[in-house]
Amino acid sequence: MGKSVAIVGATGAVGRTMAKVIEEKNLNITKIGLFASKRSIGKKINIGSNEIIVEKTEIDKVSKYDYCLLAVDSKLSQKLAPELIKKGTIVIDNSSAFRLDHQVPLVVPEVNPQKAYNHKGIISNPNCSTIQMVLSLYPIHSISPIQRVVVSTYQSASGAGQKAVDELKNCTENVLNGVKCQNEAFIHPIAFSAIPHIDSFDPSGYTKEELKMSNETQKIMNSQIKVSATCVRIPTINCHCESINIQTKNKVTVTDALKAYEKFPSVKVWDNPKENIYPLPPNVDGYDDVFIGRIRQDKTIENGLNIWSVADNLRKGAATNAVQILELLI
Ligand code: 11C
Repeated sequence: MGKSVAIVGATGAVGRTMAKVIEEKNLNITKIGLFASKRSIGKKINIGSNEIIVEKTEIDKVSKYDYCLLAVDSKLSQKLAPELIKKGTIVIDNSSAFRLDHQVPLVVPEVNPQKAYNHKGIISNPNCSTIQMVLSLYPIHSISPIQRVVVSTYQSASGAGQKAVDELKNCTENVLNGVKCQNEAFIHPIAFSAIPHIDSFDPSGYTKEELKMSNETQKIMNSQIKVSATCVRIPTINCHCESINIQTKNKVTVTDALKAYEKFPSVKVWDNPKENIYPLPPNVDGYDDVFIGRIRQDKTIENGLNIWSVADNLRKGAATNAVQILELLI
């Protein structure tokens, strides 16, 4: 029998992408409900040939659905998820609220799909930068266990939501016109800048985004892999980039790495320096795969590789991964 699915936060950047991904995949879903805050009530979103009217998020309405994709902030997830679970709706939560809870599976379907079946009513969808990095690492880890990773991210505005994308566009226009740029979505004006500050600072000096990349990676890969991350916001609209330095237990050559990636369906290699070919945000926008380029040996350590990874953070980094989890359950 077909299942019913609610998307809460349906008018945001991730929620809209979830609706699009559901439309593209031919899942056994008979009913889709779209929910958002009061100010979005009555908005219309097309899914296939159906025009769906956005309703106000109310537990009694959302809990009538078999599954709920939550695309809201952590605070709201913390409130809504337990109430929905109590009423029997299975929740796939995109926020960071429950990701490190031992009772809650944190799933990247290509890496640890079996965890999805062992849920207690809720499954967490990892952070976008983490999903992308885990998929970039996992094929290498399968050849030789990864010991340590040093990663620097170049994260697009859409990771911070639709308002942040609008702010990037307005701010760029203002700066070009010599007008002072107002910033709300970002801590500093984003146009023509690079801001090494995503999410809030932890007392350790790392940002929470950086700690997510470490803690979530360990949980998903079930490994004590050490991750040292620096997360930076740059003025691109969509797709996150990551420069990843990987230290493995045994030597992994570039040829070994290429073979490992070749066998892994969700990772594509675009790597031809002679032709200036490597993944770039505009070329990866709209794709579900993670793209890898600039694969080279790290000459400064014995067993090291450097790679460049680009992925659509709204799709594989959020919506596609969540819908793939749904697909596993359905
Ligand atoms: C960003 N990665 O680009 C963040 C957004 O924990 O799900 C996702 C935050 C999260 O701002």
